[in-house]
Amino acid sequence: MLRLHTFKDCLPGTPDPSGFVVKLMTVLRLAGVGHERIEVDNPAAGPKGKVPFIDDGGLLLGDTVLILEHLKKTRGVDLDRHLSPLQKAQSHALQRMLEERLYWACVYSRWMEPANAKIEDEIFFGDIPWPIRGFICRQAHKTVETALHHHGLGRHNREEIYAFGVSDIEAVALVLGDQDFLFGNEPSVADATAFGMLINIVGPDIPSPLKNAVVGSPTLMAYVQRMQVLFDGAAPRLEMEAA
Ligand SMILES: N[C@@H](CCC(=O)N[C@@H](CS)C(=O)NCC(=O)O)C(=O)O
Repeated sequence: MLRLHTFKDCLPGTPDPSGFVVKLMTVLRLAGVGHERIEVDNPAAGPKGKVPFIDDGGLLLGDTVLILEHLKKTRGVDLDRHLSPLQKAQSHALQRMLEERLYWACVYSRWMEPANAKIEDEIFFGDIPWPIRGFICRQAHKTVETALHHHGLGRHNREEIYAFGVSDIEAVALVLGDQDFLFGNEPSVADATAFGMLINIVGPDIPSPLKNAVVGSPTLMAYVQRMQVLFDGAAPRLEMEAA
């Protein structure tokens, strides 16, 4: 059975602290692909040093895009079957916006805001004894700060970063409009991606201007709730939480 490696289910309000993990869990659930969830402490265990990653009969694969390609080839999983070529291109553009910029604005809100960073420390490192915990937390903060700097977003000031993130959120709301899902009546991979990112912004008790932007949009709140119902309703087949 497919083994899905994720973070620990440790952040109330979201199925996983990673939007990428929630994206993949959503696709697996909607497509009815049985899997076992394995919770890891350290994403470095994965082939790309990140979560999610899968182990499919010994084949280790990282990155949601590559994993979805693999699922399409091996199991015929294709949530985008109903999309036209133009919609597929639009879905591609939307997903890269969500994953390559809004995601990083969310990372900033979690790790670079001192009050929120304390929540992250507790969630991820709360079971590490002092004084090692202090060292690990400082290292983690430094790593995230460096990653944000190399990405480029971290070179902007707080207001600019949130303005960029909020503009991404507003773009999703506009594309959605009065549809149930981003491309009509049926959910697609873009919805799994949007849900993963938005539930991680709005679900946990972590304040930020990004959260205010989602909460302030009835369209997006209804959408996230709609996706949440689908996610909860599509109970994973043979899924087991790792002890
Ligand atoms: N492009 C990757 C992104 C995955 C990703 O960024 N995962 C983050 C968690 S949200 C991670 O594992 N970060 C740990 C690290 O960079 O060390 C995908 O689509 O799976």
